[in-house]
Amino acid sequence: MQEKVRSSGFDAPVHLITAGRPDGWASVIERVRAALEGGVRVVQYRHKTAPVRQMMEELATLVKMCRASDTALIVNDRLDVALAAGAAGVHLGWNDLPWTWARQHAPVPFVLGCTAASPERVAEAIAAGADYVGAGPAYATTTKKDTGPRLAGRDYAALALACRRRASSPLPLVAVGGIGPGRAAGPVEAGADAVAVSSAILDAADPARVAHDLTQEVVRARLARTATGPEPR
Ligand code: TZP
Ligand code: MG
Repeated sequence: MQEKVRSSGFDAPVHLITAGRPDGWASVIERVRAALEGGVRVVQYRHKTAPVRQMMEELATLVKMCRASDTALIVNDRLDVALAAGAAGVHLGWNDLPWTWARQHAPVPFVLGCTAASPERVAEAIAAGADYVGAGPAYATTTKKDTGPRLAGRDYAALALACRRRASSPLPLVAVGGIGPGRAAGPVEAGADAVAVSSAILDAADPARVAHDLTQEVVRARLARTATGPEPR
């Protein structure tokens, strides 16, 4: 069966979100490299506490790695850093730069990802010209401290419905938070298109294997939804 995925040009099944590690940045890089080998094609650089100079140094390596593997590198929170580093996009929450402002200053094809855990916020993301929305947490997570309540399957279904209101094509919906092998299919069968994962990949003994298995799980869940759902995407 031919898989039908929302056509936005931003339809990678698994996003990897970076996080600091006790064994240092070199270890993060090594694990990102393995995840790329495992099939990850979107990397979100997230480093909440680093000074900008350090972010730029870390991004320099990631930009090279991601370009070499045809992977989109997105920077969390900081449009200025994303543009300066030559990244492919930025990911912004509601309390970051206003989304419309970011879109205005970083026109397409620069990727704008927005956190939107309610249909109203999805509508704001669509109005701003977002390329995808992230929503979570799907499960308990310790990677992000200030999350809202966990989203259930029905929440992802409602968000997916809101995503379909974009005139051009449905806005891709990325589930995030506590996702690892065996936990990706639920949110995707409910309506998400992809998953964004940090600890399950970065802390794994074999990050490439986990990235590969998660990719397979998401692709299968998309297919299951296409086979059974009332509205194929
Ligand atoms: N946004 C919502 S939950 C989360 C982010 C960035 C953390 C995801 O990390 P993990 O380790 O996959 O739960
Ligand atoms: Mg933010």
